[in-house]
Amino acid sequence: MAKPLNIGMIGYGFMGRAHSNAYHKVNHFFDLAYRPVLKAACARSAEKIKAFADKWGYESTETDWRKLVERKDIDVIDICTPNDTHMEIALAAAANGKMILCEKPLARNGEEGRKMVESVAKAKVPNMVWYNYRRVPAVTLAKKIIDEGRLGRVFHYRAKFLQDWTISPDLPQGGTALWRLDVNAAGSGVTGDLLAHCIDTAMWLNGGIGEVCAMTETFVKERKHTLTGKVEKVGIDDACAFLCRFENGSLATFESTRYARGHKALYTFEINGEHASIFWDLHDLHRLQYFEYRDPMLQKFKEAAKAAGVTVEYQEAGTLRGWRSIHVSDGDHPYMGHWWVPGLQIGYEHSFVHQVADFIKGLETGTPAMPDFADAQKTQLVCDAVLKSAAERKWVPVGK
Ligand code: SOE
Repeated sequence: MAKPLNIGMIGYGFMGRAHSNAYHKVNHFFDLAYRPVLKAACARSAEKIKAFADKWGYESTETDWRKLVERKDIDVIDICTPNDTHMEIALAAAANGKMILCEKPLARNGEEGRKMVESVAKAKVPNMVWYNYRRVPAVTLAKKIIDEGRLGRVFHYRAKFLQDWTISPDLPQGGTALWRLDVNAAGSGVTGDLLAHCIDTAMWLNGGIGEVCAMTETFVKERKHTLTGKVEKVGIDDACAFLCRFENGSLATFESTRYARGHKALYTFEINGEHASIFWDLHDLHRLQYFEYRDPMLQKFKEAAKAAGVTVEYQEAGTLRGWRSIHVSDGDHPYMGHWWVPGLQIGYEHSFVHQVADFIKGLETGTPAMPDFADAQKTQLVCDAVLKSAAERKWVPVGK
């Protein structure tokens, strides 16, 4: 029988729902030593958090997160609030010995992130950041392919995350969901919100980033602030593009915007290696596009045949070479053995279920699930370098 793992959720927005859904589902599909129990949900509005708690089955509610992090019956604090609150909550949760699951980005900047990393290290509490796209099975398969060395030397990494929901100048800044447009709450615009995902995946797949050269733009310079009612300067980056060099010598381009009319969440990445290339697209998330120039199995077969002095007939792909579109839905694909029968695909919400499962497995085995705070801090430092480079119009090394 799985032991209870009492969750204290702070926030009730999009991510509060995504995580709560994952807590509900995880033990139905994964055999785990712990079972998340939705113990308490917390937000400032008593009415709203009560409605959320009723809908998602939380046993109790709080309106002050300070009370929640002190509660003896809570094991894990899940931070699903705007970025400006991550640090304060995490520091208090760590001081109270709680495990912490924090929504991405870790913080508004590297300085806040550093304090968060120190606090969990000092308190020795398990911690993780919700960079969920690592756990889309096709993306996890890309990681496996790369770790097997199938790409050979990597030359290029290319990522973009395009949206179009802030084009209207009438959209206010601040308040529910729109805190993403308020620099004080968010820390940055698309850099921390969207490129952070691209950077996390990229460094997981292709290693560290050495230096960056970026440009940003704020297309709508003033917006009404929901909280003050006044028209105020917009401090976030609406769009950001940057070049970078990875530590393995590969060159990369990253682009993100909320002004790409027609695109809602077009997150794509492509990696070009000496022997193979990989392409993935969030809008077609269960597929991985793969091109292999040299088939390593065929290579091994040829070598073995030659060593044995055997003459065999085989055919190279020749003119039939081309990109494969792998439908990542078979039982031996990452995570897929836990779901339905081969060929039936899963979606966005499952990446969060996988992340909870991996976090719990980490508790069981003692090998923590990644990204933990320290790992997510690397993304924070790249974001800092990107924003510095854009402000100073020059190449900037990524801080350590
Ligand atoms: C912004 O629109 C957003 O919801 C991000 O905050 C998420 O992290 C991203 O996955 C989808 O887009």
